[in-house]
Order: sequence, then C-alpha cells, then structure tokens
Amino acid sequence: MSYNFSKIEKKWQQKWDSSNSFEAFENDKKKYYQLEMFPYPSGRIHMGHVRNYSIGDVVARVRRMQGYNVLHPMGWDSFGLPAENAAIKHGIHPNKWTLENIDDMREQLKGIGLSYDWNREVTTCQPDYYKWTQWFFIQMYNKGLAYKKNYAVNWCPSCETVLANEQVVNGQCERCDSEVGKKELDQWYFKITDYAQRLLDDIDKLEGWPEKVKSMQTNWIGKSEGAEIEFKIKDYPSNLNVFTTRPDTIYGVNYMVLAPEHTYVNDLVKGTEYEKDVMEFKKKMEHISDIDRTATDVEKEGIFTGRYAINPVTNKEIPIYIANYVLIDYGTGAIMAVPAHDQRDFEFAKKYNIRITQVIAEEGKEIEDLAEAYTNEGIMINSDKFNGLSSEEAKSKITNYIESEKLGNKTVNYRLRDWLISRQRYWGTPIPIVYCDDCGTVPIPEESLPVLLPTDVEFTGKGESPLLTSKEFMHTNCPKCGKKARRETDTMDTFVDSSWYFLRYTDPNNSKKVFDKSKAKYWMKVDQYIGGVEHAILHLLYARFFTKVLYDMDISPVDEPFENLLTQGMVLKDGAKMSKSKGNVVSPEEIINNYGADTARLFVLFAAPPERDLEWNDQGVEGCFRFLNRVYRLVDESRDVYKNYANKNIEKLDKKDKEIKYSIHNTIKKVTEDIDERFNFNTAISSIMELVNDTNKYKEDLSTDTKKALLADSVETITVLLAPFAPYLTEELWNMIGHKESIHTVKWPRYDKEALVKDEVEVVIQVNGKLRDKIMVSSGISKEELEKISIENQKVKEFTEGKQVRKVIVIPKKLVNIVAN
Ligand code: ANZ
Ligand code: ZN
Repeated sequence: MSYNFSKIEKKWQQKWDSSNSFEAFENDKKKYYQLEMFPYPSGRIHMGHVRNYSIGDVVARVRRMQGYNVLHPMGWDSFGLPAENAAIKHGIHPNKWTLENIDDMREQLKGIGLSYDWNREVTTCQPDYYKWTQWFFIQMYNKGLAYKKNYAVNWCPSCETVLANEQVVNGQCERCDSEVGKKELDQWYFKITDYAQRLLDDIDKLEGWPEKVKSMQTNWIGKSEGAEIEFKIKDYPSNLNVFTTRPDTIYGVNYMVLAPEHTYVNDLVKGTEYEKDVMEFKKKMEHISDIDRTATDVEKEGIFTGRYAINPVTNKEIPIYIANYVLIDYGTGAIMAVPAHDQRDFEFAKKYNIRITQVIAEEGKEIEDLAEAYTNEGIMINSDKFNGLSSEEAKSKITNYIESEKLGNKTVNYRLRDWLISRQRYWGTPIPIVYCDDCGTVPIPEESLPVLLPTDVEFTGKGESPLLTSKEFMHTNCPKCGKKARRETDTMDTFVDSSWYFLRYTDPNNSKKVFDKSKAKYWMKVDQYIGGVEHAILHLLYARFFTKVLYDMDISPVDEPFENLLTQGMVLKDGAKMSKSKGNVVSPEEIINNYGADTARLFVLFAAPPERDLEWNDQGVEGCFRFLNRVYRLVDESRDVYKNYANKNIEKLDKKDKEIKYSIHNTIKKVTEDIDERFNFNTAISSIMELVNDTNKYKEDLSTDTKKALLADSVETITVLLAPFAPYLTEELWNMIGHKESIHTVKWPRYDKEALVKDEVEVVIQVNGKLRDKIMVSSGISKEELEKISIENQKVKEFTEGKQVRKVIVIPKKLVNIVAN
C-alpha cells in the first residue's frame, strides 16, 4: 500500500494557499530574492518547467529555513505570437485564450507545490503592467535611446512578421521553417549599442554567472579594435570608408569589396556595362542569410564593378568588387582586402585572379607563391618605410601614420546591433506614439497611458498589423495640437516585456509608479536567477541593458540585475529533447496523477545535477516513489517513539549509537553543503536516502532510551532535510508526529562537528580529584575545547554549582581535573 499522496497534496496546498504561507514583506531580516524565468502561458506545464521551478523552489525553501526573508514570485510572459495564431486558427480572442491558459497553468504550478507569493503575480499582457512598458519606451525615446529607421529587415512571409537575426536559422524562420526574405520597413529600435562597452565591462562583475554564459555575451557584443580608413575612388566624387583590424597590412591591399547592399553600388555601376550583372548578383544575395553568406566553408563569390580605388599609401589603383562575404551592417559595410593575410580574401583573389602582395613574413622567408593566407605575426616587407619592423610594432606605427596623414582614425567596432523592437502584430505592447502632420512624431503623455490594445480588430493574416483594422484605435488626435493624427500600429517585441519584470515583482501593485525605489532597493539584486541556457544571450543582455538604463535614470537602485545565474539543462527522453513532433513527451500531469507532485519533484532533482541534461527514466520515477513511501512508513512507525523521546538526553552511546549519530550529522553537513555550495541536489537526495536506510536498520534494536532518542533525532532530521524537495509529504509527516507549525518554517538544522569525529578517546573528568564522568572526545580536540566541554558537562556542573572554578588541569587524551571551591 502506498501513501495517499493525492489526499495529502490537496490538503496542504489548500492550507498554504488560504494562509498565504509564502507572502513576502520587506523587514529587517536579510533578504533573498529567488527567481525563475517566468513562462509563456501556452496552456500546459511541461517537464522543463517542472524542473526549472522545482530547482528554484528548493533554493527558496532552504533559504527560508535558513532564516532569510525570501521573495519568490511568479508571473506570465503573456504577449506573443501563439495567442494570435490561435486567434487566426480557432477564432478565439488572444486575450481570452491567454487568460484561460494562465488560469490553467497557475493551478498546475500550485499543484507542484511551489512556494510562490501569488500576491505578486505579474501578467505582461495586462494594462497595469504594459502601461509601464510603454512608460519605459517613452523614457527611452526622450533620452534618444528609442529611434526609428528604415531598414531592410528579415521578413517571414508565412508568419508575416519581422524577425530578429537570431530568429533566422539557416535562412529559415525559427518558428515555421519558411524561407526568410528581406523587406524595407520603418522600424523602431532601442539603442543598446550605446551601452555596448558597459555591458562588456560589467561582465567581469558577474562572479556568480557561468563562464559559458559570460563568454557567449562577450562574443555577442563582439568588440574589435582597429581603424577606419578612407580610400579615394577613381573618377568618383565620394570616398570609401572601410573598417579594418589590421592597419599593419595596408601596403598589401590588392582590391576593395563592398557589401552588395552598400549605398554606393547602384551609382557606381549606373549606365555601365557592369550594371546588369551587378544587379543580378545583388538580387541573388537578398535571399541568402548573413550566416550562410559568411560561413567559412561557403565559396567566396563576387563581381567586379568596373571601378577602381586608390590605395592611399601606395597610390596604386585597385579594383572594387562586391561579394557575398562582406556584410552591410558590420563596420562600414566595405573592406580593404588583403589576400596575403586574410584567408577569405585569399580564396577570393585566387578565384578571380587578383594580385597577392605579401607584406608580413616569417623572418627571411618571403614566399613566392603563398598556398594560403599568412595570418601570423612576423616582419614587415614590401611596406616602404615600415619594412623590417615587427608586424606588432607596425600596427601602432602605421595607425599613427594614417591618423597623422588624415587618411583615417582609430576606431572600435562592436558586433552588437541596435535592438529592433517593432513587430507588425496585435498581441504585444502598443508603441505609445502618434504621428501628426504638423508636429511629427509625438509620444503619448504619461498621464494618458496606457495606450490600450483595442478589441475591435480583425485577424486577416495579411502582412500589416491587425491594429490597422481597429477604428477605435486608429482615430486619434495629436496630444500636442489636438488635430487628427495617426497612431503607431507596431507593437513591441516581447523581449521588452521581460526585460524589467524582475523589478516589478518588488512592487507589483503600484499604480502610481513603475515601482518604488526603496522597495527595489530592499529586494534587488535577484540573488539567484534560474532558467534555460537558450536565454543566455538575448534575454539576459536585454535585462542587463534595461537595468543600466534605469540605473542611469535613478529609477533602479542597481546597475546589474542578477547576482547569481544558474542555467538548467534540458529534459530528454530517449536521448532527444522532449517535443510534440518527436512524440516523446512525458506529461507532468500524468506523473503527478500516478505518483504525486513530490515524486515528480524528487525525480527531476535527483536524476541529474541542475546544469546537466536530464534523461527521463520511468524506473527512476518508480524508485523515487518507493523511496517516499519508505520515508512515510519509517516516520509512521516511529511516531510514538518520537512523541516520547524527541530531544531527550542522549548518553552512554554504544558503537551503533555512535554510528547513527555520525550518519545524522554527516547527512546534515552533506546536504547543506551540496545545496549551498553547488546546488548538487542529486547528491543531497542520495545522502538522505542513505540516512533512511541506516535508520531503518538502527530501528530494529530500540532497547535503551538513548536509542529511542536517537531514532527520534534521525526521523526529525530526515523529515526536515527532505522538506524542500518533497514539501507535501514532509508537511504531513511533521504534522503526524505532533507538530503544530509548518515544517517549512522550521530552522534548517546545524551539524555537530564533534559527532563527525570518528577517532575518539575516553577522557576522565574529575572535580577536585574525584572521578565524576567519563566522556568520549575526538583525539584531536584542542586543550581549550576539552576544558570548555568539561566545565559545561552536566555531571561536573552538579559538583561545581555555587562554586568558583579556580583552576583546570588538562592532560590531553586522558584526564581533566577541575579545581573549584
Ligand atoms: C584588412 C584585413 C587584413 C583584415 C587582414 C583582416 C585581416 P573582426 O575581428 O571580426 O572585427 N571586415 C570588416 N568589415 C566587414 C564586413 N562588413 N563584412 C565582412 N568582413 C568585414 O573583423 C574585422 C575584419 O573583418 C576587418 O579587418 C576586415 O578585414 C573584415 F590580414 O581588414 B580586415
Ligand atoms: Zn500635432
């Protein structure tokens, strides 16, 4: 017979719910802010959620038991495409669909026994939240950090929306796998590039972040130092700027390349014999993604424009090409090509028979015919007055020379691009802007926020924003002059919503302000943030960016949001990520119905350390269930002993007693350290399992009071240590053995160092020369400690009561004599 988990879980869930057990208030205790990435309300919790939220819940519960004032909130990242697709497909309004899903998912999360403060729930699609998202937009706009520009964006013809570069995978839409094209559109951007250097510098401060995530962010920001150099174009009025990290190779520039999209291209070839071919090549490139164009194994291809540039240091004429491997939105969108020292240029030059001039060589080893680009450092050759210098020296000397001759400047380039936030979609935060014929672009005044999403929209599935179909929304007046004006119909990328929700949790119901700074000051930073590694770049970078902008505006008290970060691994089945299309999904509901939420939690925590992938295993689930049943029986069978012997004196320990005492304290030590230092919940759980085994054996002989007291001690320890992992069962057991208070308010146990010392000696304690007690102590105990233990010994105290201790004589490992009168 197994324990009645469904009855127990229902009972305690209702109790916790009705008594708001996990409500957080600011107080003078040390705070701990535990946060897991909030979910998109798709309607159903999956195993990845169960894992993410169980990990966070253990941390929150342990910290609470350790005496921290814990904030552990939950909410909904509830704008986004699926709601709108459901509207198009099933005719159900996105708002209705979303709110119903949220209700379902909230119940499911509660079922898992997660210790959230539900009074702090935030829902990004609701006006009380998106009002402030709009408010942020306006602050950004006023600071020049939100701007509009026309741009050839990635466009998915099937989703009919703009895609960020990272949403294009192998030239296809991340969501629907359609081929992605380009489309010229006026788009809103956030100027995250203004913060590139700070976002990069402050990565060093993130000591509690995984190295892997930090290096992903570093690479994404992609700083490179070099120079911008100006080249004259023969018979053409404008000069051509290039960005290079290798000014030392300037004498080896044999040709130039423009990105096909470069603004000069059309003009350079206009009316020439080259025009037709160049235009064709441009067209071809439109359909190939940047990633595919620049992959190292992709063949370099290009076409001559018929034009020549002048190398500013050699005054030689060099041909200008356009080519696949030069991208428009990096650097200046044009390069000086050095085939001898850049492999891409080398391959291109070989293919199109362009001269290759080597300008750096290994000492004395100039090669007639290079087989590949020479990319190492070396000695300068063919470089006029710089010959003979090391290439490293030449780099700074040539850069200085270029600056002094006014041919160019030192510059820094970042790979990071401004953040495209416009979406031609309905289900998102409306961008709070109107366009007036007289006043131009006008932000909505703060007191008129929020700009509500209208409900009278049609989901045509055509390329434009559904907001255009709303009469209510479109008919508006200019906030400045009152004349008829048009509203912006783009909505914001949902990454904007999730870039500040962790701040809103600190003061979620404030209707006057985005949040109170003093409350944010109490709770921030987030002490431990937990979520999937798929958010290692964008979400975390955007959240850091927002926090810095708000810090600069004196709204946020901190300039980094997350003190510690844990990225949990995936849940796999049969070696693959669980997904509907693979048909390998295990539903949390099924597991919870069959075994209870405690088993589900225990399994996902036990099967692998949090950062590793977890392989689903039905036997493992069974095993966890059997373990919890064993715990139930152990505590059930021990309850009378517990009630009579808990916290009774433990004395005259025999060998078995010492062993169980050792197990108890060793388990406390292991579990505490596994959790505090490494979040190794799997090994923490297996230590508790061992203690359960030891205790079951120990329980066979309860012939002395000491044995009963030790059993009580062990049962208590098991229950308390298991509480963060299996909160329902342990709450029930705690109640069963006679406690009135919740186990989740019990103090986390401390271990007794002495109990862990196995190498012990017997020491005789005398008072005024008479034997009063014999105690076992560690053979390595210090004189001072032994003295202290002896004076505090119960028996000794009986004989020293009312007297003054005058002297203590210690003979290590043998005897202590206390002189008192
Ligand atoms: C001449 C040169 C010689 C270069 C040499 C490299 C090696 P990172 O380090 O990634 O910043 N480049 C510049 N803009 C480009 C663009 N829009 N598309 C493709 N390539 C571009 O790379 C900087 C180098 O990448 C620049 O330095 C430039 O080539 C190329 F031996 O200039 B180099
Ligand atoms: Zn106006």
